[in-house]
Amino acid sequence: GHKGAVLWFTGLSGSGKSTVSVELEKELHAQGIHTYRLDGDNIRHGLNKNLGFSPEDRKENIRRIGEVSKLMVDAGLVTLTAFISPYREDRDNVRELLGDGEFIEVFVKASVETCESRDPKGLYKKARAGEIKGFTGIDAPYEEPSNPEITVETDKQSLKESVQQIVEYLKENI
Ligand code: GGZ
Repeated sequence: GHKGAVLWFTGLSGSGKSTVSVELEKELHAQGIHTYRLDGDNIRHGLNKNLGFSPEDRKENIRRIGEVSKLMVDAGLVTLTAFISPYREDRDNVRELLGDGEFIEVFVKASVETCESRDPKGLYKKARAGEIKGFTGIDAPYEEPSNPEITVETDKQSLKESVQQIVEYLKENI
């Protein structure tokens, strides 16, 4: 049997965090693995609805998600989180919170150019027009992971390949 762990997806808006995590979750379910996915829909509209996108609020957003993830890992779930989590320090704090091997950082890598060309919600366009201030990758920073357990390159790999790569990692490590 497996024990709990968190797959911490990090990357730009439009990099594919949600897409990859949703598809991976299907695969894990098919293998009988119990999962829970945390994303903007169930966190930023609930627990964290008092938080915006200032550096301080992003920090607090990630801190709370880290604490919730810890509870879920304690409950034995493979937890998938899909947040930009732009600051290395904030991600490292979550890593510290969890036990050895329980924090699996998944860097969903795609260039700003690629993400901007996808622009599924038209947010890059708004950011370029100055209608959204402090948009990650445009006028707010994204600090790439220095030593992620997994990197998937969504502008080079297919969705299937990215999912398979993570599945293989999990087979060997949890
Ligand atoms: C970045 C923003 C912003 C700003 C709203 N910067 O593509 P999306 O829409 O669905 O993903 C983005 C999401 C980011 O929320 P997170 O909780 O993942 O961010 S963080 O980890 O930095 O706290 C985007 C939308 O919210 N969004 N304003 N200014 N993304």
